[in-house]
Amino acid sequence: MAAAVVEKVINTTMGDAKQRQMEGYRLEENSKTPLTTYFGAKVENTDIALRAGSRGPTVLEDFHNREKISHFDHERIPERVVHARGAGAFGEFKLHTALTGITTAKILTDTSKITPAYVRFSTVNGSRGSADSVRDPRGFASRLYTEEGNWDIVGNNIPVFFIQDAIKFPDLVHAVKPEPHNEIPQAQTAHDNAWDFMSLHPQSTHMQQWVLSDRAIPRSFRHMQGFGVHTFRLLDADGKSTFVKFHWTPHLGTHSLVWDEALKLAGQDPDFHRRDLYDAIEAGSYPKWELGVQLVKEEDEHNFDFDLLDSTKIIPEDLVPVKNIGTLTLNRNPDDYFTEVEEVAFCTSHIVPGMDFSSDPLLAGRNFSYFDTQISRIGVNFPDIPVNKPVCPFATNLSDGHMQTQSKKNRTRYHPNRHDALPVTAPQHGGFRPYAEVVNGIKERMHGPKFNEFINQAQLFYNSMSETEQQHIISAAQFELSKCFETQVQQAAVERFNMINHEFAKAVAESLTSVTVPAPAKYHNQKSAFLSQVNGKSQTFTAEGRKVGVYVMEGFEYSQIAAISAAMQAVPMMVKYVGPGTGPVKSSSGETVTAEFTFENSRSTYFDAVLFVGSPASDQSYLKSAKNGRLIHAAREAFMHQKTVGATGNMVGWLATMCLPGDVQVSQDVQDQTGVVTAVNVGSGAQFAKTFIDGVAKHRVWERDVSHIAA
Ligand code: HDE
Repeated sequence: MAAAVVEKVINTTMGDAKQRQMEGYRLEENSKTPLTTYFGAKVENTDIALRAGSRGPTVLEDFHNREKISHFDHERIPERVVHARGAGAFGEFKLHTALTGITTAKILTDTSKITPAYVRFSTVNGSRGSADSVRDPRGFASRLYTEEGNWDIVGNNIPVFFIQDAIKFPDLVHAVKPEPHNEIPQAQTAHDNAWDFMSLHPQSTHMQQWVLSDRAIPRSFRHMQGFGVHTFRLLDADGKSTFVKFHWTPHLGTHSLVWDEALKLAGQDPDFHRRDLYDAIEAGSYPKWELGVQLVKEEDEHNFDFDLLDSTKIIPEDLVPVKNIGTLTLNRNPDDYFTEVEEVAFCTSHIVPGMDFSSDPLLAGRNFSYFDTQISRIGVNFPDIPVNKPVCPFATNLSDGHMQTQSKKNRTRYHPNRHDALPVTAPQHGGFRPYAEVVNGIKERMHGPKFNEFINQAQLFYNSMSETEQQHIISAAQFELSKCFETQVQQAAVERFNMINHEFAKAVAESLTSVTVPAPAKYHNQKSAFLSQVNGKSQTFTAEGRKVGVYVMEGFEYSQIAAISAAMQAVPMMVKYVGPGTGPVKSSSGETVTAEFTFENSRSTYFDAVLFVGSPASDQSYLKSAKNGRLIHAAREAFMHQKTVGATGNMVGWLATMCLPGDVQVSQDVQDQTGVVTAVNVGSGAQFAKTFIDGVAKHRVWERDVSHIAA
């Protein structure tokens, strides 16, 4: 075979194949490496430009100065037109349940392999420097570097989309992005254009519900589901097709922030989600997801009251269960954000033999769009960037182009050629074969008739929410529309809400003085058992991976926290000490703990739960120091955000009198007072630890009445 562009083959049975491949591209500079120009000349001085006399003009001949500034001038590439802000991580995927007989794709049939993986999580609307905690869908773009090529599932944390046809995407994005005249507001849909668009597009009704719900303010990337959204096809050896939807389900459960917390975090820690992912991986608390499939036989395609090709509809799990088939683990942070996150280039068109697309018109447009956008964002040779390279052998006749870095020795870059170089592969030997779909129809601008039903699943979603979640949707809608200034837009949105639920529409209308309440519409009362984050059937509640802020001051009593902290770490949870300053905080008996945060530089919003540790009872000065506004606010705020709040020793009295008067009784023993866990005497700590950890595992104390607490 003629010399071809064949990548060095790496053992694809190994999950770390991607990492080993990327080693070849890492520049290991260290403190001993001399600073040079880009062309290798050692540099004598990089602090003062060459000048004609110490007070004279700077001279042009200083190539180091010119190179330094010029390269800097060109450091940026265009940010993604959507999903500009994101964070990524590497990991591995292991199939545990083979889809034998359904697909020939090895990634879905061979349980012996560990496949390298990569995921980039993102917000959609905001620019690259915007905040993480905004109300927005989240991108969940996953890539499996399979032995048959890269497979990208470019999904979201919401299983449906605003529109049905890709031709509407530029309209949608122009509407939801900041308004064009003043570029306000950043990273959110709380403005006239966004709601105008949604009101004029009934197809967005279902997705609107998801975006108003807590799904759009996830607790972290680790607590999000991912959905492929579209229906794809799996193909068996005979080319027979089964429809499939892909789901990623987090082992830690699907959990969210509350809105007040999300708003505050946008300022207090704009990197909240990015930091959470990075810290969890660095701490060895690797997030995991199950890959699930919903399979629908070809002959059952029309058995539903919605169209499988319509991306504004889910297949309710009540109708078609999700079958989990493999586990994704993210276990390595990137070394270099730019080359490994900014330059990662996903394409929905990257699928592998044994699968194919359905005729979803949204997917068809995406299959064009992603490839196209990478060309303007990165360049036509974007697949050569290490994070984008497959780990399996690859060889193409594609040639040249901007920033081509490989010297290809293949002299016959065409097919066929006299050397029979780069031969094609028959499907029975692994060549990609598309589904032999029978297509016949009139060329027209039409969708199937079921595409015209927009309300059923929006109602299903709202009906399936717990009371708390419905209240959150109402509050979110009130907030969003209060930021719209045109009555026409508010009125149209309320009329749409009224098609979902009358009480919902009424509550929103009542918060907007110029809007009238429409007459009730027709409602079905159906629910899905799987959609609620509070009582959904496939939901998981665990304290694992949760972050607890433990507040201590000089002179705290070590025995009050030692066993409790050890029990939390054993879960494993992340125990973060908060003190008056960063660094060691000494206990009354001489032990120290290390405060990573201070009362001033952190907020309760950073943590899933807070715990206030007391001093020996005789130490009155400790309680004096606890009369600290930040400390008191942390307790009240965590309580208001319905988190587990704990106090031990003399801090129980402090909590009861200074922070939550009327909500907490002081008691010697362990008490759980609607998620406020206290004990003046923790004893061995075992019972306190269990009660506190169980509380954290519940995620939030929804039954707590917080109406009397100011944020
Ligand atoms: Fe995207 N989308 N999208 N999208 N999308 C992009 O591709 C597009 C859609 C999603 O982390 C862009 O590389 C069209 C649905 C994610 O790098 C662009 C349509 C879903 C990411 C693009 C959609 C997504 C993108 C911008 C309508 C969920 C981030 C930069 C047909 C299933 C990927 C880029 C990453 C990014 C186009 C709709 C998810 C412009 C035309 C539906 C997670 O190509």
